Amino acid sequence: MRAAVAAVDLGAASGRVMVADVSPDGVALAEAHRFDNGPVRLLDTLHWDAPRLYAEVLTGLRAAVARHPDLASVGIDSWAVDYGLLDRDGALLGNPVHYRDARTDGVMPTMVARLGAEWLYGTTGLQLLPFNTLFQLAAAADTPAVAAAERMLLIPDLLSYWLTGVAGTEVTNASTTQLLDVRTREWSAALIERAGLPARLFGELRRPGDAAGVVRPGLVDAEVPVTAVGSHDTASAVVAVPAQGERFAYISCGTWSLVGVELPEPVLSAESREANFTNEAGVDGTVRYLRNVMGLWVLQESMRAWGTLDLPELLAAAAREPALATLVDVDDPVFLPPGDMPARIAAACAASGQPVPDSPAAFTRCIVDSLALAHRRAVRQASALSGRDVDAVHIVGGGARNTLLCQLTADACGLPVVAGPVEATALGNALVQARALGVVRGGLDDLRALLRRTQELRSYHPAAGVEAAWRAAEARVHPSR
Ligand code: LFR
Repeated sequence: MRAAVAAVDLGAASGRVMVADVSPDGVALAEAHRFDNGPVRLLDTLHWDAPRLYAEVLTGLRAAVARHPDLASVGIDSWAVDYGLLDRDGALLGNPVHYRDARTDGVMPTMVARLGAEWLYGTTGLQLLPFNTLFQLAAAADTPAVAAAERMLLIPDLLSYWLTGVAGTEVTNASTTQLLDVRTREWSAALIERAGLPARLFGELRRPGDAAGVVRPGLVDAEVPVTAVGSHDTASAVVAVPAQGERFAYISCGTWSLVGVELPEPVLSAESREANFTNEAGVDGTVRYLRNVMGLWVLQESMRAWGTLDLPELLAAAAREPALATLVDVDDPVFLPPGDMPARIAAACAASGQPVPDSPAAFTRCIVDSLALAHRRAVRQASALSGRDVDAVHIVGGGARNTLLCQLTADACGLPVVAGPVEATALGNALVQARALGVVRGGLDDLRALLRRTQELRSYHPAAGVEAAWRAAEARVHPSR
């Protein structure tokens, strides 16, 4: 048995519609459509262009159906936390706001003080990020849009609603809102009430694999069902980590680096809260115990400032720069918003008494070294806080192509790194659909075994004798540890 399914995967920088040909023997991916994504500033607010994203998704689905008239299903994933509000007629109340918009400035501390940090972590298990949906909705609570809203839909659910006319909320992405109860995986009515948010916004939840409607007639030349997948891109990416057994850490590496381990139960200790680790919902009831590391965003945004587009050339030049010469804490919130990134890095270097990088290559080396160092820290903390031993680090997503980052991550962690698949998110999305169709069977172990048989992976081994240098580097950036 085999089937072709479409995986729609929207990232902060680009989106793609992939067709996966899945059988019990393996999975082959082909790109049907790829397009740029990015914020649009309207007056003072940073938005996503949701109608354009929908149009691009349709273009991709039409291309997919043209090649596979028997397309068996489509699944959608995207970045987390952002949402559209629908009024009582189902109309969109304004374009969704981008999580890097400044409207949440200062909201998180006020809200956390009101709710209590311990109670909030004990209820949701989530790391504090200023853009969590809880804080975005709190920032918007007094707007006419919220007053008129009947339903909040996260980005993949919004696109799915436009395709099918059926509204639903997929649970892995709902877990990133900081409004879900970490134990029951249902909306936390107590939290929603204490946060002063309207309970009507939070509708019925779906699980990955659930049917989510059928693409409306006339949109594409076939009757294609929509299947709920791990609609949080990171949840789909973790499905496609080609690990064997459980002693692994993963880094889903793209705009963000999501660094952690997979667990059967959440970790809700005070130490975990203080280290700002999150317990997001994974596919098949797993827990994605991880922390957000600022990721390749820092490099992408620097390249935007330089007007440089040739990443391979820049990384080759960075590889020739001296190692660990300048380091920054990439997780400093100062690097979160869009804007002049090299200037912020230069300011951080100057403030810490380090030489300021003097070329794009030197800046890039600083960023990649600093990112590898942040990977080391998060991998070690995830392992220590969860008690899960880690023998290997899997890097999936676009960052798996970055050979310099993969090697430096192996060196920094003192562990072998397995890099790939690059298209982990689309693969995880497709496999969950294929399983719902009965084309493949089993648990995450079986899906991963299928990927190990068919995907190209590359191994990196830590260089000998570098631990002392990385330990010293960590002490420079985080002197208290
Ligand atoms: C990665 C990701 C992260 C989430 C961030 C913002 O693409 O989904 O998991 O924290 O984007 O939504």
